[in-house]
Amino acid sequence: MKRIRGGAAARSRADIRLPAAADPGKPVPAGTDPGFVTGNADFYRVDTALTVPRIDPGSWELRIHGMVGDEMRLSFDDLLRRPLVERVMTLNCVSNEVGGPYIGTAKWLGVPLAPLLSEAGIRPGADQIVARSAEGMTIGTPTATALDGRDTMLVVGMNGEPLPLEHGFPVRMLTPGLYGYAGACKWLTELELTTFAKFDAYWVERGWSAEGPVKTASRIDKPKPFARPAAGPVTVAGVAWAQRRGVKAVEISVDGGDWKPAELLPVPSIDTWVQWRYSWKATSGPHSLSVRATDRTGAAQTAARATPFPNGATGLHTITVTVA
Ligand SMILES: Nc1nc2c(c(=O)[nH]1)N[C@H]1C(S)=C(S)[C@@H](COP(=O)(O)O)O[C@H]1N2
Ligand SMILES: [Mo]
Repeated sequence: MKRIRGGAAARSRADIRLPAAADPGKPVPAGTDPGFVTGNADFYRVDTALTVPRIDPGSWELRIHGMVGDEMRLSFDDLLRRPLVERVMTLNCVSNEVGGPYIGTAKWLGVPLAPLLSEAGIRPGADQIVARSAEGMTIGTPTATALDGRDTMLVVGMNGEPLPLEHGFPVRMLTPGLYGYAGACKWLTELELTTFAKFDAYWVERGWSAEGPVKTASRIDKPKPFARPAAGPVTVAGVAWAQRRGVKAVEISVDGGDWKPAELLPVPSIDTWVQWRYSWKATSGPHSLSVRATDRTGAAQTAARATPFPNGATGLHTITVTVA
C-alpha cells in the first residue's frame, strides 16, 4: 500500500463520489435539538498518530486473514461495489471522564462486516477480530459483535462526506456498543481472525480491558458549570447514552434531593445518545445539579466513582451553579 503526500490525499478524497446507501436506515427523527448529529469538524478525535496517515484510496487494500477459510483482499472500489448501509450512531472514548467531551454522533456510511466475514469463512474458535491500521495500531473486537445483528461496519462515509482524514480515511471500523479502542480502528488495512487467548491488542497490552462495552452514562451540557442563571424557570439539558441497550429514563436531582424525570427527545435507535431536558424552577443561591440515566434493561447508572482506566469511567455528572 502506497502512502501519498498530504495534498494528493486530500485531492483524492475530494474526488471520491460515494454511492448512495442501498439501506439508508432511520433518519434522525423530527423533534431532536440541533446538535444531535455532531459535525465532522466538531467530532472529537482520539488516536496515537503523531501525524495523520495519508492513504491513497487507489492503492488501499484490506486483507482479511487468520482463522478464515479463504483469505480475502478487497480494494476500495471492491468495498464501494457492495451494498452500503447508512446508520446514525454514537461513538465514544473509554478515556472520557464523567462529563467529558470524547463522544459524538454521526451518520456513518459503510459496508456491513458480517457478510464479508461469512464469505471469508470464520474458523471455529476465532473469538477475536484484530484490526490493524496503516500506522500500526491494533484494535481487538469480539467476533460475536460483528455477527449478532448489530450494525458493525467498515465505514467509508461520515455525515455525507468521505471519511475525513483525521477520522480514518479511507476506511475505518465501527462497532456500535463498544468504546472506540475496542471496535473502531481508523486507517484500517487488515482484519485478522484470531483468539483473545492468543493476542492482546495495543490498549490491552497497556492494561485496558480486552472487551470494551459502553457503560450507561449521562452529561449536563446546559447550564454550564458555575453559570449564574436568573431565578425562575431554567432549562437544564444534556445527553445520555447506553448504546445497544438504549436509554429508558433520565433523572435530575437538585441539591441531592429526589430524582425527577427529565423529558427525553426522540432517537433513531438504541445505538445513539438521547437528548434530554428538564425545566428547573431555580431559586436564588448556590445549587448542585446531578443527572442519572437508566438503560432499557432497567439498570440505573451507578453513582460510584471510577476512573476511565481500565474499562470506562462511572459516577454521576454534577455541576454547581449560582442562581442570581
Ligand atoms: N488507527 C487508530 N484507530 C483508532 C485509534 C488510534 O489511536 N489509531 N484510537 C481509537 C480510539 S481510542 C477511539 S475513542 C476512536 C476515536 O475515533 P475518532 O478520532 O474518529 O473520534 O478511534 C479508535 N481508533
Ligand atoms: Mo478511545
